[in-house]
Amino acid sequence: MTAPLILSTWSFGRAANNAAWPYLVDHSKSSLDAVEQACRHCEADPKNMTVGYGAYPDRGGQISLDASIMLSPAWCGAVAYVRRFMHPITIARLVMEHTEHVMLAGEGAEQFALRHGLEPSELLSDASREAWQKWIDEHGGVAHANIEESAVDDDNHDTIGALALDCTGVLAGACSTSGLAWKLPGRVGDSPGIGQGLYVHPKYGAAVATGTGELTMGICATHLAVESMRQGATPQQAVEAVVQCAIDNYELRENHQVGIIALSPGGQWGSAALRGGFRVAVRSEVRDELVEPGRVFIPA
Ligand code: SD4
Repeated sequence: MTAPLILSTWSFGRAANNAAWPYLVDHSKSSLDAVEQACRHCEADPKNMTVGYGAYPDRGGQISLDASIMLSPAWCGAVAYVRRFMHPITIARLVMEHTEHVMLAGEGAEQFALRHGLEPSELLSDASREAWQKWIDEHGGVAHANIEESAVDDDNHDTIGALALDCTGVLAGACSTSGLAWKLPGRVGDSPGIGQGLYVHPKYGAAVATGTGELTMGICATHLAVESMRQGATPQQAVEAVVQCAIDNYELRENHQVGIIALSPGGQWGSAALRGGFRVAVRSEVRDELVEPGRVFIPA
């Protein structure tokens, strides 16, 4: 028997962990159910403006969602650019369990969700529309906002990423996001990318990343973390190596952020962030708290 554990990204990860916890301790459920539930909780929360319903839209005023879920290299699923369904994580799980593919995107992913009985819904809330209008006004109107400048602003990125270990010792991971607020229409980040936003290997460990996807995609951040663990690094050493790799490979801007968590099959974990602000929500039989990452490379 393994001690069950769930780790989630950012402050809202605490509520996500609590929504997931019953699935980790119920012996008929699993770590896979738990990480899916953690994401579903955030996807349905209109106050969370970076995941699911009520998220910040792209600069064209439309929300598009990305998600992935993973148990092993042979068991993973992802969706990108979902615009009419509140729970992309569930579509990602359906892709994993009911197709021979790993990722479906856009219209095809939505048709697939419909065929599997999921209900389409409007993703824009009044608050998302108002936030978009404010951003457009501040950026000189829609025409100006369409130029291809950086889509990254302060406080516009937060993805729910969850890693869990259940009492049978099975590791699972999931992440779900609306991507970067005010992104260019069509932009997809790291979250649905297996090995970018999420990677799980049953023997070596799991990792999930959040922050500016453009800093984690080119270094295959979560695969790098798990590969380091395969080669003997502790989870903490592994996540630090990933953030250092991002620092070494990109010209950093002030609003760039990377947060990463890694979990070993034995329940040892580590976390790191490029800058302050990132938090890890931890839930186990003896803990339910929000903690600072093990290392912040550029403290505020
Ligand atoms: C993305 N990594 O689309 C996501 C956004 C995110 O914290 O994680 N924000 O780039």
